[in-house]
Amino acid sequence: MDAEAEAAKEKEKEMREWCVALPKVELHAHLNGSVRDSTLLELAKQLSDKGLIVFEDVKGVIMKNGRSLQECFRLFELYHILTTDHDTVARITKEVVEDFAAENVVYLEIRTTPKNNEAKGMTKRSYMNAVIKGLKTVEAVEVMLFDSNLRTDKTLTSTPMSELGGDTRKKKIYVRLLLSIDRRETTLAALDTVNLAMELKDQGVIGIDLSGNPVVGEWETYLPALEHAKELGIPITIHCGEVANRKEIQAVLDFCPQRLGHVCCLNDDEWKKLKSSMIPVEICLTSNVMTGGAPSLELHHFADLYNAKHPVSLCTDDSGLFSTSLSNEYYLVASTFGLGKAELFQLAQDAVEFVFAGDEVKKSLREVFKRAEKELK
Ligand code: 6MZ
Repeated sequence: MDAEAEAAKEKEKEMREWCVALPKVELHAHLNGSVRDSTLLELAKQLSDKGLIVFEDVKGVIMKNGRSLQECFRLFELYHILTTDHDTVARITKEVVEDFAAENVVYLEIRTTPKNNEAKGMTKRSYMNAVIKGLKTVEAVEVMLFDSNLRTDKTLTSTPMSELGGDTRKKKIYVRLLLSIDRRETTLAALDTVNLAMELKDQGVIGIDLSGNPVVGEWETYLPALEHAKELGIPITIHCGEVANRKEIQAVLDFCPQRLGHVCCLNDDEWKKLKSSMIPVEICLTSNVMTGGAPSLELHHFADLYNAKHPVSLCTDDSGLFSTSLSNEYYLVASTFGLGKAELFQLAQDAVEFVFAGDEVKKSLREVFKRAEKELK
């Protein structure tokens, strides 16, 4: 390797490490899309030993790189076969939190679709109990799940960044849950999910998401549940424009949720409307490029929104499925769009203002960034 290539490699390594050290806020992470490959393979092996699947076939699918949007949704069906029992749901939740905390995510909103599964004796409620149980079993880091944590928590704000980034036992992470309505669901099932969110609001559940295969279902089916959530004062985020469904994109923008995910396939009028709305956008670079929502990293709409000073927050979407991490998404923004450390820091810090958690959490997070600024900017 010549000296120039060597220097470039060193620079990349230094920048990647900096992106890991940066405190980060993750607002768009689907639980089942964020499962480690190693865990999926282990689960697949167990099912294969029971003769329920053919391990080699499943391994090929899990380890494949590059997937179309429709392949992703077929893969989720496989993931759900592997993960949908109470113990496994608790396990993957624990691991996902540990993985985000390990790369200095200080606030994490995990979204997941509560599932009924009669064969496993699972109801939406028992599924969520398993998720919450998983959060409570995290040992590697301290999980701040309830607002009651706040009264006693002086640690997150008083721990120096060097320690937040170093000894994992000292790490703290705020975790909140969003309940996803799957586009395959009926109006009644979607209403059940909203009511469950309300029931679990003291257990870390703070919002509603609409997601699922964007070519399936009709906006009118979910609207009553979303309206209900709005009436109850539950914050809402909606997957918008993963495909060019003009009617639905208009309806979503008119609905005015607290946040939007993706916003890939908007036309000029919709862009104007989005920008004047100032609704924060959860940007998922790798996901959008892999599934074809954006033609390339260079041509991703992040640049347009960022230059227009539209509120945006970098997110992973499905870190397991797309083999990415939040630190990697920050690195991609630096390497693709030329943002420097000060700009990346600002981007990470700005995301604090878009969290669904209340003012006390925001206040703590602002402190975390204030402390980190001295070391990282
Ligand atoms: C839309 C997505 C998604 O809920 O089982 N999901 N929905 N667009 C995407 N972009 C690629 N990625 C994930 O996590 C998996 C579920 O999240 C939604 C899908 O409904 C998927 O089944 P949970 O934890």
